[in-house]
Formats: sequence, structure tokens, C-alpha cells
Amino acid sequence: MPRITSARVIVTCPGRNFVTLKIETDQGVYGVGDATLNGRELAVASYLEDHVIPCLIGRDAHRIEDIWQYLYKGAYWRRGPVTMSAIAAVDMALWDIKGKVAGLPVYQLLGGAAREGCMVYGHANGSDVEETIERAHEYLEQGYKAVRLQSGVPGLAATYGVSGERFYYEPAKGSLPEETLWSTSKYMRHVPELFERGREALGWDIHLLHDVHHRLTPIEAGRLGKDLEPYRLFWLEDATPAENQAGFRLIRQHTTTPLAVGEIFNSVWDAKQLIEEQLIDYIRATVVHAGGITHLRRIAGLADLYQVRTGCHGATDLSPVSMAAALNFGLSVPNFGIQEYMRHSAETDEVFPHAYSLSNGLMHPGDKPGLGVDIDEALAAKYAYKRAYLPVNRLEDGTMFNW
Ligand code: EZ4
Ligand code: CO
Repeated sequence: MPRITSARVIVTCPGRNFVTLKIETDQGVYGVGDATLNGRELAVASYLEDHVIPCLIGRDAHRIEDIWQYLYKGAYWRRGPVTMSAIAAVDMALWDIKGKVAGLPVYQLLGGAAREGCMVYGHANGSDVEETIERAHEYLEQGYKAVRLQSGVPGLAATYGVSGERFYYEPAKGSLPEETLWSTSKYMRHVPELFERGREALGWDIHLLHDVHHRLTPIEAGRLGKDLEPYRLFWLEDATPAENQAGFRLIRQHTTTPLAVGEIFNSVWDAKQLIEEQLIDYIRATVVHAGGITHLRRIAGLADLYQVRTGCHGATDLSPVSMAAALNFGLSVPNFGIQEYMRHSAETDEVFPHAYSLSNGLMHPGDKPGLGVDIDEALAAKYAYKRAYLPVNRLEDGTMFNW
């Protein structure tokens, strides 16, 4: 049985910030876990260093469930993104260790492959509809089966999901939060046109997705979903903020456009009503922010009872360690739906060597024992942490709004 002898937090910024936990054992086997919480990274680093690591030393690394329960129940203060990202990092690292000791990739420990690979969707972003469609074509040429369309909105200087970069969308920047302005009516007029022209140009053999990023009320979301019905979206994401889960009833009454929600969820309790009332079609809770593989399996298990499928968050602020864990999870879970995949920069990929690969729109975690991902600590040490914030959003009259 491998005993935990030490653990440390590695903060690095190869183009963007990442927090990684490395757990070492007396058998020479170590594991890695992602603990990155975009814009609030150091809170999780401190939670791990100051409060979690001292409790890990000497424990049996194989007792994943017991350690999960110890950290969740033992903190007394349950849930929340900081706590659950810290627990997730420990959980990922322990699954990595178990796989390495067993000589098996983690998906084999989770029941084995339930499919050939995980369908992923890429991000097509453009300052206008034409540019977005041009980018989408590039994904089609690369064999992607699904693509998310976001474009600049006429009359708005900036909006969520659009940047100058060709394949990377990186919203966290600046030593203070950037401020953007939002108009729901301008957005609502524009999106149906994006998808009308998108279908015309891209055809019907590709899944199209869209992220509202929490910016509509339930009745506005119902209207947008209805307007988008002719274009048969794979999903409409985060149509409205989900603190009030019952709010989704109103959207459901008005549209058959499939709904996805949950990238900011950190526990099954955030999604319980959404799932049990079948108010959503895809649950986006992700391995790093929702308590690791152990807890994500529990969420997926509940979702499966109600024909809700997984659609895990996979933006660039989730490190390659999270991506590896998500693919091991996604390959094995019965109700897998789709996995978001935003490519990391070459610098990031170099710091985190990994076994996962993409072919014909499907990703596979690879067959290395454990998660199939590592961290090059010497290289990581060359990139010092840089404070970065997600933007904040206001209405045109200055009212604080959702970003
Ligand atoms: O804004 O990960 O669907 N993807 C997203 C992301 C999130 C970022 C926040 O850190 O909504 O782009
Ligand atoms: Co999103």
C-alpha cells in the first residue's frame, strides 16, 4: 500500500496561470491533480498548502473514497469552488497514483472504455459572422464533429467568447478586471442570424453549439431557444444564471432547444433539481471544480437516471491534467455526451506532457498507466505567477451585470 510522504503545490504561468498538486508516496509513485480556479488561483493554493496537505501525510493513497469524505465532511464548511477544487486536485492525484500502481490507465479502473473516443467540440470565434464561419470551416477540415459558434455583436465593443487570437480564447488578463458593456436586445437580434448563416455555410452534418454565458433571464432564454429551433443546436449553454434551478422550468416550457448548464457548479447539489426535473439535457460540471473524478461520477450517476448526458467544461483554464482526467472519465461513463476542448498553447503543452490525442473529432486519453499526464517542474519554475482577472460586465447604463 503506497503511503503519502509529501505533497506540494506548483504554481506556474506558461501563457496563463495553473495550480497543480503533486502527491508523492513511499513507493516512488507520484500523482498529479489540477487545482486551477481562474482568477482566484492562490486561494486554492493556500487552501491546499495551509490546510489540506498537513492532513494527507502518512495516509494510504489507495483509500480515495475515504480521503474524499475526510476532506469534504472533515472541513465542516462544505462545498464552494475553492474547497471543491482543492478536493478535486487531491482526488485526481490519487486516481493517478492508483492507476500507476495497477499499471492501468484510469479509465480501466472506472470500468473500461464505453466508446471508441470522446467527441469534442472546438471554439469558432470571430469579430463578425463571416469570420466565425471561416474559423468553423477550419474545424470541419480538421475532422471535428462539433463546433461552438460565438461572434461579435453589432453595436457592442466586446463580448464573451470573442478575441483576436485565432484558436485560443483567453478571457483572464490584466492586473485589474477589464470592464465590458452588454446589451441583451442587441445580442438577441444577432444570434439567430449567426446560426441561420452558419447552417447555410456549414450544412447539417456538424453539431453546432452556443454559449449564452449566463446573460439572459429565463423568459428571454425561452425566446432565444425558440428563435434558434430551426437551426437544431446541439445545445444552448448557460442560458440563464443557475443559482435558482427552478428558473429553468420557464425556459423548458418555451423551447425544445437542448440546454446545457453547470461549468461553475461544484457539487451535485447545484444540479439536483435541474437533473431530477429533467430541466437540462447536458451537465457541464467538471472534474476540477466539482470535487474530482470521485464526485463527478456521482453527478453523472444521478444524471444517467434522468437521461441527462455529460458535457464537461474544458476551457484553457482547465489544465492538461484536468483534460486527461476528463477524458479518462468521459471514455468510461455510460452517459457521456460531449467534451469541450479548447487547445492549450504550445508553452502549456510543454509544461504538461500528456498521452491524450485527437483524431477525427474524437479524443482518447491514451494508455499510459494513471491519468497519462505529467508536469515538467523545472520548466514550470521558469514561468512565474501573474495575477489575472476575468472581465466584469455592465449594462450600457452602468449597472453591474453577469459576465
Ligand atoms: O468563461 O472557462 O464554455 N466555456 C466557458 C469558458 C469560461 C472560462 C472561465 O474561466 O464559458 O470560456
Ligand atoms: Co461556458
